[in-house]
Amino acid sequence: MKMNEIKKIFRKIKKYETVVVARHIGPDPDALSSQIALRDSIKLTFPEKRVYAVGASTARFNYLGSLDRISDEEMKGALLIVVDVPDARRVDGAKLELFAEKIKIDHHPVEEEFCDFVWVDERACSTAEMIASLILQTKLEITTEIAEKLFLGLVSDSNRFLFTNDSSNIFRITADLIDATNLKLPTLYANLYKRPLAEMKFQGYIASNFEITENGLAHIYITEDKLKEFKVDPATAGNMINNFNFIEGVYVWVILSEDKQNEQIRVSIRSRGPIINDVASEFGGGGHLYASGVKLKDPDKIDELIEKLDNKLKTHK
Ligand SMILES: [Mn+2]
Repeated sequence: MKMNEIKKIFRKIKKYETVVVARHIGPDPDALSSQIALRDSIKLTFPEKRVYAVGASTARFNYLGSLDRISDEEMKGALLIVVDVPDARRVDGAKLELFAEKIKIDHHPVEEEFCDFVWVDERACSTAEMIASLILQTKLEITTEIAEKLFLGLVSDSNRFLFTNDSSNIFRITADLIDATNLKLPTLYANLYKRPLAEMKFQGYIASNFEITENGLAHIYITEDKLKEFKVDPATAGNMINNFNFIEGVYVWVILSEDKQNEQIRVSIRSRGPIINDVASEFGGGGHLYASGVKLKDPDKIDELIEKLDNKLKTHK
C-alpha cells in the first residue's frame, strides 16, 4: 500500500516541470525539514526542474535551510506538494487554486479533502520519516545535509523517539538514513535543543505555578506581563509543553498564554490519559489525539475548556 503511494508520488514529481512544496503556518522543525529536504532532493535528482519551498520563514529555524519566494505565475499549472498540514486554511504561501495538481503527505488525522492525491499515515510520528521513506525508496537522491534535516524533523516531532506509534518503523527509517549518509548524530542536537537561559527560567516559573485539579489536570494561564517579565513570546510557552510530561499525578496539562497582538489566547494541551483532540476541536482547535492546540478568541471560554478537560479526565479514570 505504502509502496504504491510512494511510487505514484514519485511519478507525479517526475512529470512536472515546476514543483512547489508547502507546509503549515507557524512551522515547526518537522514541517520545515520535510519541506526543505523534499525540495532539495527533487532539485538534486532533477536539476532541470524548478523546485520551490514556500511560506514565511522563522528565524529560530534558519539552520534548517532557506525558503523561496515565488510569483503566482510560477504556481500556475505546477505540482503542489503540501506536507505536515491537514487542512487547506493552514497551508502557508501557496495559492491552492493555481496549481494543476495537489498532493498531500501528512501524519495528522485527515481533516479536509483538498488535494488530488493523499498519502496520510497516522502511524508515522513525523512527516519527516514519510519524506525519508519517499526519498529512500525511489530514485530521489539524498545527501548528508538532506538526511540531517530529516533526522532533525523526525527527532523533534517524536520528541526523541518518545512518541512512537510504529516503533520498529521509525527506528528502521532512522537506521536507513544513518546508513545512507553516514550521519553523525551528536553534533546535530545542539541546534534543536539549545535555548536561552530566559526560557529555562520561564519553564521554572510554569512548573512552580501550575494549578492542579484533584483529577490530575494541570493548567496555567500566562499573561502578557509575565511573558514580558521573562522576555519570551506567546509561542514559547506552548512550545515547551512537552517538557512537562510524566509528572506524577498529572495526566492532562494545559498551558494558556495571552497573545494580545493577535487578540487570542494560545492553548496547548497534552494528555497521557484520555483523548483530548475532540475537546480541542469543540473550541475551534485540533491536532493529534493526545497533543492538541486551540487559539481561543474569547477569554470567557477558558473556564469552560478547563472544565471539559477535567471532566474527561474524571470519566476516563
Ligand atoms: Mn509533524
